[in-house]
Amino acid sequence: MEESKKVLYSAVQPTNNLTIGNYIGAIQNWVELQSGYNCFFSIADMHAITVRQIPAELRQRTLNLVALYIACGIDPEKCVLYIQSNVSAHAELCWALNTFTYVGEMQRMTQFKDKSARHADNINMGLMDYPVLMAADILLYQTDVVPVGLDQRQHLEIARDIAIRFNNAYTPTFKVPEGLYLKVGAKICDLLEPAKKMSKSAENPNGSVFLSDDRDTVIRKFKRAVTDSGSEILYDPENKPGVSNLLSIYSVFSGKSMDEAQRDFAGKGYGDFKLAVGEVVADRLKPIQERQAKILADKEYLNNILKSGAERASYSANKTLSKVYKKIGFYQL
Ligand code: ATP
Ligand code: LTN
Repeated sequence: MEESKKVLYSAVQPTNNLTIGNYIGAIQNWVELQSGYNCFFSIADMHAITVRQIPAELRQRTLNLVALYIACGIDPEKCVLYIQSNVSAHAELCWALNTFTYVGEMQRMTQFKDKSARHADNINMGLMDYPVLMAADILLYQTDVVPVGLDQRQHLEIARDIAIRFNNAYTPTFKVPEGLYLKVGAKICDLLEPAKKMSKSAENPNGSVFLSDDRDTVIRKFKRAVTDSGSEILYDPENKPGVSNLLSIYSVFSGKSMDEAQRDFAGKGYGDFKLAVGEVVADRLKPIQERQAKILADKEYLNNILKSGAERASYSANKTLSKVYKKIGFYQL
């Protein structure tokens, strides 16, 4: 760890295969940031179980996600890459922070309300406590910045509030983290319902493009994407949400600015446009999929990375946890 660098923390839940929304809003951004910060990237499996999971699938998806992080360009030598449940301090700090969090504020969280509606038969305590566990993740590492998609902004605000509340109740203990949001790509939308964010657990898989989709599937999904009335290909999220979403995806995957992206399609029709977006995405996904398969085949390599990641993460996390325990008044041996 380089003392002079700031700390960056982020995570993704192994709830399903990742979508290009997760890639653009999270992982791709991490790759660009990793050399400027001391980075901690985790697989949030404890968050994943707030919605019922099939054990064998959760285990495999966790490993797939570790391999995917590396295949996308996260360097396990430079960053601390680990599985959340491998570091017990997360659950421990979450418990302490629960006593600084009000039931009412958790009930008002947008994601809690959405997920309660979608999983009405299983509104468990974990689902309501999700933001506190996320606050524990972030605060354990004295994090400066948290790059996430816009859907996580409310959770980040709560993490800040909890940190400030604790610091005020005792003495400064936690760094108060800042969210880091992208200008283009912070909210990639569903291809069939551009008013909704693209989600890996959406009901209709045709609106989401998964990083594991093959070329034909990617192109088919883009061909069927909903566009807007009129025929111009312009970035105007208010009036042309479908087209603007496709332009954002194109801009990020081709590495071109939004102006350049719009120029590429001046005078072209929706058919050519959708095909071009599909192709640029499929071209980008292929090498990632190939690298991921290679990495997954070497279980020993993966286990070594995860072991070292969990040890390094535990070391940093336990420093914060013991400060917290001392301040709260827990008797220490
Ligand atoms: P789920 O649908 O299972 O709740 P999700 O697709 O929202 O999952 P998360 O694991 O909750 O994915 O999020 C991982 C990261 O990806 C977060 O930083 C989140 O902000 C980002 N992200 C998720 N969906 C999008 C999206 N459509 N556009 C941009 N970023 C996104
Ligand atoms: N809830 C986050 C995943 C997550 C996370 C974190 C993100 C869990 N812990 C800590 C940033 C920092 C999500 O993206 N759904």
